[in-house]
Amino acid sequence: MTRAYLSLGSNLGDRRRFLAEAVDTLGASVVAVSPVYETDSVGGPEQDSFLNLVVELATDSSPRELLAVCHRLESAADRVRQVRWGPRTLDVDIVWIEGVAVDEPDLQVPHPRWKERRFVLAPLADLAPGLVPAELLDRSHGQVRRVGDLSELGGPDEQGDLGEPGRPGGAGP
Ligand code: GSY
Repeated sequence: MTRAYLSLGSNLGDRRRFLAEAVDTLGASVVAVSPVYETDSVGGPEQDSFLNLVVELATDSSPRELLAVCHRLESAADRVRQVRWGPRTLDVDIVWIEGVAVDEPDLQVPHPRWKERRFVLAPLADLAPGLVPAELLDRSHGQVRRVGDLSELGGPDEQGDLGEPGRPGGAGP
């Protein structure tokens, strides 16, 4: 079994439900789920804030099989690719796989921008502090605010219910 980390984010519709259903679908391969963070959108057109989390998997799947899993989870969340980098019901990215480096046009592992993105690093640091030195977290971009564990967050989350849209507040610079 290999350790792998996926980053999940949603900023459209019932964000909490999309994250929860994706984690449920991953099932027995999930070893740990980070707390949920409300995060400023990074990159792309200005848009509402995201809910983000990271899951740790123990898996025998190849990187390409994992990529197919990510795409299936996104499709299951009614994701329609409309605006490039625009709002989305669910985005699932492979962040890091133990001992794996892949550099192909449609698949890069580790994720090429994981070290720049606080919405990835903050939840990843909760699960794997050894992968996220404090200086890396400090240098990363975007405001994030921890809102709690997925299982503890209440009912339907129409965008913004867990915080003022676009203003997640700050944990760090
Ligand atoms: O690459 C993942 C999708 N995404 C996100 C995200 O998940 N969270 C935040 N805060 N900003 C983002 N920009 C993009 S693209």
